[in-house]
Formats: sequence, structure tokens, C-alpha cells
Amino acid sequence: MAFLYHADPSRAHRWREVFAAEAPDIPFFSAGDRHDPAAIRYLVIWEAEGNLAERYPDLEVVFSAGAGTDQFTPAHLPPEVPLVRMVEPGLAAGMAEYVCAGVLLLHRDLIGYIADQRNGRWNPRPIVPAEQRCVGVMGLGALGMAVLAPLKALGFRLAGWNRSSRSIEGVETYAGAQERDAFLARCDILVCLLPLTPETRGCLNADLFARLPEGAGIVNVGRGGHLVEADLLAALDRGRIGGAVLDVFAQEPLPQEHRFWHHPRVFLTPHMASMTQPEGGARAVIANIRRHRAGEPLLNRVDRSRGY
Ligand code: NDP
Ligand code: OXD
Repeated sequence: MAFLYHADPSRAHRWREVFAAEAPDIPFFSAGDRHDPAAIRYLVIWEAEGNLAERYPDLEVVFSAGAGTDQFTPAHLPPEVPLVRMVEPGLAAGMAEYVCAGVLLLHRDLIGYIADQRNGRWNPRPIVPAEQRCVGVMGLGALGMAVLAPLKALGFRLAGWNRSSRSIEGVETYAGAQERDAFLARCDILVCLLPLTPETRGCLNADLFARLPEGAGIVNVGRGGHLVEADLLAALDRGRIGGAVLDVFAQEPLPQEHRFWHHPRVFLTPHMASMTQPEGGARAVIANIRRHRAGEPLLNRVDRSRGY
């Protein structure tokens, strides 16, 4: 029985250190080490090429190196091999920081002040108190839940929308397609933290933008596939959407000729909102390997029929 780390090579040594210290009984290999593919039972990987079970014939569990698992298709995994998404404290902390920063960029119109600075324009504008703004989070999973408390501490009113209903103190919650429009009508700033599935692909589109308050802001940290980019550009150009903070794109890296690069109402980053921290990631995987060896159900297993 062996474990293979097959993700970002620059972080492999930190994963190795945690395994050496906390799970010396689990033989650890990283992709650059000589190893026998037939001995690999547990695999951490970000993007798969080809069918993983053909390469590792006795694979028992595949762990995604990140929270998202939309990069895996049925062609990568036979249905009987469980797929587990990443849930670890560092990923949640990084996302909380980024979403607070993105919300504040929109709330204080720092995107407008960046443009003003470039143009040598001195133009202070009135401040809207945080308690007069509602931030709405789409997707109340591990990461959606993690952003709520720091946003609350900044003083924002909060709303949340999820597939199944949630009751969260201090958050107005909405569930399912039938409550989506009531949720959107509340959101001065909308944060997308949904997984990318057939149901959620293209959900940030002209129809959704039309249901937000005039001039609302968007923070997309889910996936590029959630956003219909042409619809957002049209809504930004009309002022229907006041500004957008974008971390993920239909094509990554974002092509040089894309209008987002120079749009005065867009602040963009190269898919870095959050990242799995090796220590937390390795501990989460070790805990799950131990559960699996003990015959207990895996934590954070992906329901492949739902796509997340
Ligand atoms: P989780 O699986 O923990 O949460 C997903 C949530 O979305 C669940 O609460 C689920 O509802 C809800 N949901 C799923 N489908 C729908 C739907 N059709 N309508 C309404 N709600 C829905 O995922 P995480 O919170 O860990 O991660 C979310 C996403 O964040 C990842 O999939 C990834 O795409 C993105 N991400 C981006 C990063 C970046 O750097 N930009 C970094 C990490 C993640 P229910 O509770 O009912 O199942
Ligand atoms: C993830 C990501 O899904 O980094 O973890 O996007």
C-alpha cells in the first residue's frame, strides 16, 4: 500500500514532511520518485491525463489536490473509485481573505480609485456604510460558509443561497431555484462560490444580472465556466453591473486580447483566490486514508451523479 503525490511539485517536500512526521506507516512517493504504479492505492492529483485506473491498476481512492473536482471526467476515473475533494483550513482561510478583499474593492469603489489614480484624477466619493450593503453568497459549502463570519465582522448584511436549505445565525438564507430570484434581489454584492456542475455552468448570465439591484457588484471565485463573459461585459458597459472582481476565467491563462484586462470596472487575478496549504492538505488526506483503512466512510467524498 502506497500514497502518490502528483500535484504541484514545488509543494511536494512539504507534503512529504507531514507524511514522514505523522504517517510514517504510509509509504510516500511524489511524481518524481521512482515508484511502482501497481503499489499506489491513494493518489493526490490536480489534473488527470488519461485514465488513472489504467496507470494505477490498484487505486482505491483519488483525492483532488483542490476543492474543485470539475477537472475530472468519467474518462479519468472508473465509477467504482471514490473521488474526494479537498477541505482543509488553509484553503478556507485564503478564500475568506480574498472574498473580503474583493467585497471591499467593490464596496469602497477601489476599482474606480485605481482608474482615477492612473488618470491623475482626485475625486473622493461618499462612503456607504457597510451595514447598508448586503453581500450574498451563492454556495454555502466549506468555502461559502468560511467567508460569512469575516464579512459579518466587517459589518455587512448577509444573504446566502444554496441547493439545500441552511439555517445560519445572522444570514438570510434561500434555497433552490424557486428562491433564487428573491435572494438575488437582496444582493448589492454577489459572491459565487458554487462548484461547476452541469446545473451551475453559465449561471452568472444576463438573466441573473437583470435580477440584481442596479449597479450591483460581482465576485467570481467559483469557476470561469459559471460566468457568461460576454453577458458580463455588456452589463458592465451599460452600468447594470457596477464592477466585477474575477479570479477564474473560461480560458486560463486569460488570453492577452481579452477585454477584461483593460476594462475600467474589472479587477482581475490569475486564479489565486485560495490554494490548498500542504500541511492542512496532507493532514486531511492522512485522516481520510486512516478512515478508509478502518472501513469507515470517507469524508468529503464527491457525489459523482451531482458533479460535486
Ligand atoms: P462544497 O462542495 O463544500 O460546497 C458547494 C456548495 O454549493 C454546497 O453547499 C452545495 O449545496 C452548493 N450547490 C451546489 N450546486 C448548487 C446548485 N445547483 N444550486 C445551489 N447551490 C448549489 O465546495 P467548496 O465550498 O469547498 O468549494 C466551492 C468551489 O469553490 C469549488 O468547487 C471551486 O470551484 C471553487 N474554488 C475556487 C478557488 C479559487 O482559488 N478561485 C479555490 C478553491 C475552490 P448542498 O449543501 O445542498 O450540497
Ligand atoms: C481549487 C482551486 O479548486 O484552487 O482548490 O481552484
